[in-house]
Amino acid sequence: MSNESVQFYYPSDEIVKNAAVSGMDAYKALCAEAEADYEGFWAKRARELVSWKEPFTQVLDESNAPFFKWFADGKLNVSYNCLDRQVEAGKGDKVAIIFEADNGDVTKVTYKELLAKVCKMANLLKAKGVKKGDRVVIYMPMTIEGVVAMQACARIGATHSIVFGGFSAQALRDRINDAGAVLLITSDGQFRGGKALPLKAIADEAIALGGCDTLKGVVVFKRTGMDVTMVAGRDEWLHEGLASQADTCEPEWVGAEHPLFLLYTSGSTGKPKGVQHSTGGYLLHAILTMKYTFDIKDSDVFWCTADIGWVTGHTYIAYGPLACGATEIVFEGVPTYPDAGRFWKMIQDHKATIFYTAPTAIRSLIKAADNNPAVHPKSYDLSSLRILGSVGEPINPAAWEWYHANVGGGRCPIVDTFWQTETGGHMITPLPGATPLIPGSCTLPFPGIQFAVVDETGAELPWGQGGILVCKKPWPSMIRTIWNDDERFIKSYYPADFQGKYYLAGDGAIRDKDTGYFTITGRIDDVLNVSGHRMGTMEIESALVANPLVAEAAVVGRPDDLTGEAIVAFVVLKGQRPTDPEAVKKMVKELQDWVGKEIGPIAKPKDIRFGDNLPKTRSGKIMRRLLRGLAKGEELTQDTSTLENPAILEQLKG
Ligand code: 6R9
Repeated sequence: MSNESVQFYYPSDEIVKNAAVSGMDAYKALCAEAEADYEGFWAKRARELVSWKEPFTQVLDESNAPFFKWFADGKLNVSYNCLDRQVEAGKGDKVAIIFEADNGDVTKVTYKELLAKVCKMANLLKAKGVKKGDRVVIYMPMTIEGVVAMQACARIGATHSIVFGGFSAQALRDRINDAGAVLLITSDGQFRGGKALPLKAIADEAIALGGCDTLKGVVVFKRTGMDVTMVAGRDEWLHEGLASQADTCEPEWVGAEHPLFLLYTSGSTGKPKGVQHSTGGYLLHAILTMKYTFDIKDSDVFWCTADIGWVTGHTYIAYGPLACGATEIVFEGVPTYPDAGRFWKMIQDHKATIFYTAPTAIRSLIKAADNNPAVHPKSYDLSSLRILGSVGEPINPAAWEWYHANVGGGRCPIVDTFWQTETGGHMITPLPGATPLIPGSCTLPFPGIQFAVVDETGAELPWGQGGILVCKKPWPSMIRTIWNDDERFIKSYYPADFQGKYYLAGDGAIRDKDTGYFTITGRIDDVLNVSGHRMGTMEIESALVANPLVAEAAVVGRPDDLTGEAIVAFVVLKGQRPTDPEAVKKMVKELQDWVGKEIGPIAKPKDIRFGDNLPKTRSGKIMRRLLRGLAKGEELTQDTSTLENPAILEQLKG
């Protein structure tokens, strides 16, 4: 292996010496252990790291592949693992959560206090008639109560489904309906960037849209104090409901395969899919990745900036850190309020040691720091930091270098963690005390995880050749199915092209020809990644054509310096195509707001162009590749001879 041309970043001796996985030989030994006895590798860690009420005797059950089961006859409770066992281990007075509100107010809760809160909420859920296996939708801001609501569901064996607080009434309705939820937990509103934004009003709108027939009640957390309408017999204030509840609650012991949560995510068709996760396997990977990837120690102050509405906020806020008995920061606000130094100030104030954020946030903060030295990380004391992380999209080498030098002071390894809603936890990632780093590469698979780059037939490609990213073996924290849609699960992740052998991640990848390091080259399906948020092009198209003015729409992505990808929509109106610049502007705004209302502000197309038609082949297929070129402003060199109406390309140039 000749690595002379590669510029590696090596961890310091200090980091290596104390790391859970110390040095590359230790990493290789773990991989070899998993290679030699795959089930034994996971079983050993499941026994060591998870507390079981009833131990498992089966490890991996492949009898109904690809519906794999892990540790199926074991019984446990996630909330017990996160809370009770910390208290039992003498950590009751340790701070579990440092909550910083949008306005800067700080609240700390200890493990003992958090356990009491969760028990009270769990008792309230039971009083509301929620039973084991019932679904509860949570539509809440980043607050301690949001985490408590998740843990309370886990405690009584209810399956939660979080809907991101930025999603619209329509999106919320669809998710309540698909999940068949019996209860909705929401709040009056949320604080973001100094503003109070409504949530309860949107929830009311969602229910008024109809189709939430399974829903029996709504519990409302008072966060902003803004005016809300409470529907008698349906709605109840959380603080009132909690007042009479006891602060102890026996955990419901569930089987390892019991669905801990559903989380809806975008796929390549219009309808979001409810990714179903397990209890035992999921928890194991949450803990194991906290230990190996983040090297979590008792003395750490861990901060993951994600929202609980995304999978990152599930595994690395609600569950992983607590299951490790760590102290973590939960942040309500946004990185740019009151100014773009907020993250750095919070790291300084709370002496955060591990910081995990998204490339899109880093890129926007680089821009802000360039314009204003006061919000540059160098203006803050960030010496507490020891490990940095990145997640959600590829991090470009320039942003990586800046993050490394300015936030990490050149001494903190960056773990660029590749994973997905479906994978439950990290899949390809450096380990901080082991892996030499290359900016822009997520490096090597997590120990026990076996990824490959293959061609369309499933044949493995040599290093240096780009192809399709697949996982060769089932792993404990993998998606179990798509809620109510086993067939879609098989089609999406275990397609016949690979004889059902491989899990299809939906991303392209290439392995470096010298090091074998993985670089993710982006989605190979019709899914966009905008600021780390997954958006299906079909989903946005459906929203656009739902507008009475729109006849047809096609949505593609275009590279964007700040958001990674930007959404570009090509629209055919039912009426006259606007040509006057003012009329175009007005129509663009109208459609942007429409999509914002249908899905949520994150789905608003950045650019909308109007044509008399869309470029189609003679058989009527929209030529998306051509649209992608147009979106980027490329000169069209592609063959357009199959195009039905070449004249419309001029209109769509933008
Ligand atoms: C955790 C999360 C998953 C998609 C995934 C890929 C992209 C995530 C990445 C990354 C390159 C990384 N992605 N992490 N691409 N490098 N470190 O983001 O889950 O919201 O389901 O998105 O995000 O395209 O397929 P999710």
